[in-house]
Amino acid sequence: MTEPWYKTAVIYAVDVEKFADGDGDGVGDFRGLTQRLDHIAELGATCIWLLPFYPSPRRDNGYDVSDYYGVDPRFGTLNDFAAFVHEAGERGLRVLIDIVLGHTSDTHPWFQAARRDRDSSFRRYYKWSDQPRPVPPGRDIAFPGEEKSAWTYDEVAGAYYYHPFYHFQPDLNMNEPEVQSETLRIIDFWMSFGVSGFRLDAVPLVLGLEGPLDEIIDDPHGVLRSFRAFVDQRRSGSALLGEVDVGPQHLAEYFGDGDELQMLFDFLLNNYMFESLATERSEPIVRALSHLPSTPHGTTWVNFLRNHDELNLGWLMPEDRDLVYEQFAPDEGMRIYDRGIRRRLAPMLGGDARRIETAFSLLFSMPGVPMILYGDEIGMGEDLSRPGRDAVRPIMQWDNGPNGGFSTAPADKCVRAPIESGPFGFRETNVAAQTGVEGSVLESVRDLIKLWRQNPCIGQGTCRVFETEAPEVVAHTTSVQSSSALAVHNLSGREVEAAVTLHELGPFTLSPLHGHADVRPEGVQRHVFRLPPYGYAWYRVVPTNGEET
Ligand code: TEU
Repeated sequence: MTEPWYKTAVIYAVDVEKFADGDGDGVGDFRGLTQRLDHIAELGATCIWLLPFYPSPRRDNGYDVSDYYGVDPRFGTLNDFAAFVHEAGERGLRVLIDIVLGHTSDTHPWFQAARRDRDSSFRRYYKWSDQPRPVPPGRDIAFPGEEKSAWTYDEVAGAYYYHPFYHFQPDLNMNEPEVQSETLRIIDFWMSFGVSGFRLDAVPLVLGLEGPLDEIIDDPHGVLRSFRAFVDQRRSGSALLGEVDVGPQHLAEYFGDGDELQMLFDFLLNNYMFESLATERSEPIVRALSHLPSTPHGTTWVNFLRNHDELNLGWLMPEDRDLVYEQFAPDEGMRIYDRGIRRRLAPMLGGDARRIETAFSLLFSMPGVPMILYGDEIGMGEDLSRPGRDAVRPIMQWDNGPNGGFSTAPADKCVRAPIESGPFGFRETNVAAQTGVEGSVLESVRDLIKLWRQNPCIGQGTCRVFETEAPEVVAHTTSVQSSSALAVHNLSGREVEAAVTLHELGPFTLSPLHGHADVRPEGVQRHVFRLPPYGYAWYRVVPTNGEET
């Protein structure tokens, strides 16, 4: 049986505002993005995840929506959006759009109506209280240091409203049937443009299962199932990707029996991958893999190195987080919210192309499908002069021309000042400079995507982790039916020998697929790999009894 498309997807995350400006006003837009689609297609991605592009005051990068049925006029029109989806489809690229169901902007007409009139039906769309309610233990507000409370008094309403995120994002009451119907209307509207699915923002908070208000909606997973049933019935094969950052014991609940979300971001593995990269030890990754629940039929993890938010290390023990801080965020100003790092991948890895390549290879080897944040495919940096999480959201660097090719507008009109200086500035780090250059981050990522797409057993099926007798080395296989791929990664900057015994696999030989290692068989199942610093290698496991293992 063929797998659904999203189980073999390579997802590329785009912030329209920062990607490419097609009309020269200094703001990225759908025309610009459409003109740059070849870059995404040639990279080998198969699916674009669009960060919110709706009309919005953009006080939270668009996660404060003021109209769910439109396009921010600075990014273009609904026609431009439709043309983009069409052109993406022409290149075999699907489109997932971000949908923010947990809250609106405080400028949204629903909230404006709700605050003005206690008897308005919109009043019930939000969560009100006469007094701020205490935050239950262990359930923090999202942005400590930027917000003090999850309750803000509204003079006009004469009441406090609940907001787990910023005070300008009043929380929607998903317990209200009318809010659920609004959600389906919004989903229906965007599906008519031919999008292949949705990235659902902050799902556990939408359902009340997490967050600073201990009020679970009625039958939360029934509500998720009803959303899923709706998209399935609207167009079968559509996908829901959830931002679900919960403990391993609760993760599987969001897949349901394969009838809730088909894809979940794997935040847990993300934390431990960074602990492994920082400490150059395989053990954290191995531990994370052992904690992950199995995924029901028709569902998958979405793995990532960086996303558009802070690198949230909330799942690590404080002392382990400190180890990551020491390596990747030595200055206090690189840290945020007492739990994370506001940096991009490449600078954290010292701009070392080999190490960045190995990090991507590791990502691609994990069970699930990969997601790449725009700009990481060329090793872009962060701009620490920007406030908060904005540091990790610079404009895309296309070439060494004005504004890095992002826009023809004068630099001071650009939505963000380009990163000018240093190795991550646009003159050094850009798409044009890396295209066709062997060993560049761009060409390495492209090769890895090709490897991943050509070998369906990579990242799929059963994952087995093997002892390596070298704490720096991760060795694991993924297998689909009779076909297996072995990946061996050296996380350290030293040359390392690792002995791996592939028990459980029967007699086999290893056929090299990608990467570099000297391999020496020792007996039937034991192989010794000599890996260069930050080196990795991929093999197809070929059974010697004539059948694939
Ligand atoms: O994030 C929601 C969210 O839960 C994260 O910010 C979370 O606090 C963090 O990842 C820890 O897991 C989404 C968006 O990704 C973010 O940009 C928005 O600011 C936020 O929603 C509010 O809409």
